[in-house]
Amino acid sequence: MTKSTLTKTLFKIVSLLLVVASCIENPKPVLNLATANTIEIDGDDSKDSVILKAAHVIPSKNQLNALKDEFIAFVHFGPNTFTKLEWGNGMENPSVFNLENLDTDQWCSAMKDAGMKKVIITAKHHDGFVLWQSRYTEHGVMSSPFKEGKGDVLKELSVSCKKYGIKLGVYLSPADLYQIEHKDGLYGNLSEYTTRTIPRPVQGRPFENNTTFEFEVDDYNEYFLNQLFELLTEYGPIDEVWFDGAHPKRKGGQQYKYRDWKKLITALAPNAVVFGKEGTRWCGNEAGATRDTEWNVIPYTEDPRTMNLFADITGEDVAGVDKLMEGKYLHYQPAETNTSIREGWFYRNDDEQKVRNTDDVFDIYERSVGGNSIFLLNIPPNREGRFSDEDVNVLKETGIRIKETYGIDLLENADGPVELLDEDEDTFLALDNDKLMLEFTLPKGVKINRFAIQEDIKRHGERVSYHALDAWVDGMWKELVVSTNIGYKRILRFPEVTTNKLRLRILDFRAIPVLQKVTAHYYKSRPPILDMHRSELGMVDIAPKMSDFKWKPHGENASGNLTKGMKIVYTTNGEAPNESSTVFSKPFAFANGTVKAAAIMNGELGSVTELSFGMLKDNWKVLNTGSSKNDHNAEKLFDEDIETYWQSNESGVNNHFVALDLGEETEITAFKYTPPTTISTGMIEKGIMYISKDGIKWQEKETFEFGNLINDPTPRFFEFKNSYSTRYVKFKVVEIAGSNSSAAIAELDFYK
Ligand code: FUL
Repeated sequence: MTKSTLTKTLFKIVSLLLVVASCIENPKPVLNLATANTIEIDGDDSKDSVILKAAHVIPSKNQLNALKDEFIAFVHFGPNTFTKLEWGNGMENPSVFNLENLDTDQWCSAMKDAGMKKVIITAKHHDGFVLWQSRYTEHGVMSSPFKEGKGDVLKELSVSCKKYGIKLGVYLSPADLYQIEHKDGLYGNLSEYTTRTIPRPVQGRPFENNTTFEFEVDDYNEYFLNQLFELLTEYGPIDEVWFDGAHPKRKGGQQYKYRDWKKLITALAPNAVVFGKEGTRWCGNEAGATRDTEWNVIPYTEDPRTMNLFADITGEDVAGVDKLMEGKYLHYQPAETNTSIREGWFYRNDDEQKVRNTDDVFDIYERSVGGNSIFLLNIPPNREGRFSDEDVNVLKETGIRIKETYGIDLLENADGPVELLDEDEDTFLALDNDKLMLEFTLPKGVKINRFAIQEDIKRHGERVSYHALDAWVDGMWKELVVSTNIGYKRILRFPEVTTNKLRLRILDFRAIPVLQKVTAHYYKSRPPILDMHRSELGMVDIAPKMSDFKWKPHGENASGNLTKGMKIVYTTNGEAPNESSTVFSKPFAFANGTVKAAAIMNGELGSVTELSFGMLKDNWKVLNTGSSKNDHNAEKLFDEDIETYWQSNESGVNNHFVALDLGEETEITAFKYTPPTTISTGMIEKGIMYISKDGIKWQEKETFEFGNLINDPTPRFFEFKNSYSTRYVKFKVVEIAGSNSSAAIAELDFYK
């Protein structure tokens, strides 16, 4: 019998032997097939058997623990913190890392307040500068003024993590600009692959851990493995290793021998989940967006257990049934929703760099943790080595909201299936056909607007694909919300209802659904987050941010209900708005400054939204452009609409510039570049700004550079070295991100 006929026969036999578990004391998994972290699809598997296999793919122990951590922190720290760049170039002098104080206790205490369970720090970002005392490079803290070259950021963080009970993870960038640019750099140096012993001994710096490995690697892979060895043995325990797929630059066809890296990780940090490889995956954006349906059983055409290269998985539908059918392997791989609390990954400043408010962070928390993924929130420490006050407050408030909402289970005294109501993670309930509707009766009516459901993914994987929640209101069932998959956790959000009976209906599934836990909650709604927009004529409008009220599609005018009795207050003098600030009643004319606004509802002041507006653009004209694509003329870069954009043609080197007439001689001190968000190309990485009094003779004045625009297409602010008095300005594009050959600008603003 061939392997595949044997597998198929076994599959058919086992499929017939459906075991039903109903005994709570000794529940037995309800399996049609053996579960595994990766299951191969046979060439002649039918659609039904692929679906059944997908329902038996389960997380590994490390993946399950990563999911259970739920909310974790990212810390981007390094030379960029001091140079205020998003991406360094590897040629930074280590003296820029002029850290005088470092307070990793303060970081951990703020994380703890937020309810975060783990922190991942950029031990080495793309610039190659290392934050620990590595034996293998001089490009790092050892050559910086920080504690006269004796400082070790990682050591301090690892001590604080232990003190505060926070797990530690390391981000070690495979891209390494220092090793690319430096004359003796190891990256892409075309060295031979030979047998090397890891760690390479260094005189006077012995390791306590005596394990050694032999790998067939080149210089850069050896360097990388030596550094991994240091990180995993001298700062542990390490619970996550984060491999970023981004590369500002490559050289010499450098390959990464990931399977060797993995062997080292498995041996030295057995509890570490590996991000960016077969462990956990990128959610596909850096903005905190989540998919409505996030399945964690992912189709692969190659075996992820032996793969070396993992491409980014983006797009809306990555693991629906049609996608599964395209795969040869089904693999469990949870998504990490990674985004930053500040605009950009690194700290720049406290006045201009926007910070997400608590509403925003809490909203992402509910969508990501409650959408079958892990929430990885970046908090970049400032140049004082601390989290800034504003960030700390947001973390604290978020933690309070999580506790106030999810720390109280309104089903605590309810009647219903005990397996789902108890606290025992080893009890579960298989929903055979007659159990697809579950009722929960409470001793008395309560107000609720959140309901959380967990599948028993540990033993059974993800099975539910469609479900609904009803409440008993005025003597009948009222449907509150319908949703798709569940997986690790689904948080259902709906307008508040007072009820003493809830009903969960499972409407579609990949195999017999097996649930583990359900809870109900009440979230005290706050004044809404606001959104601001300025018209072409310079009139500023302020309104609740509609996109945050995702409930409308279910037939409820939740935003209408929620904003009843609300008023909006604002300031234009830089001060935070309060009850006595100007009340917004209609759009007002405004330029050159910052508007700060907040909603007030039931006497409570909501989060402050702020936006800085440049000078008015109503008199601007296009003087000329290198080129413009049809429908993307240069007028689009000053129409106050970020959905429209100027875009140059692909061909020709001198095609990528735009010259503007500002209407009158104006003093300018800074500009803001808003990249397009409706396309992912055209991001301007480097450029030159010229000025002119007559639009004919030009003087070169400023060169600018922006990093990480493709993954993070948010506006970039650039302050000039001097102020310039000019009527005409020209922007010449020098480099476009991602090797694209056409440049784009959604909006350009100048500041006086
Ligand atoms: C990206 C990097 O290029 C950014 O700088 C940042 O580290 C982010 C988390 O990943 O790909």
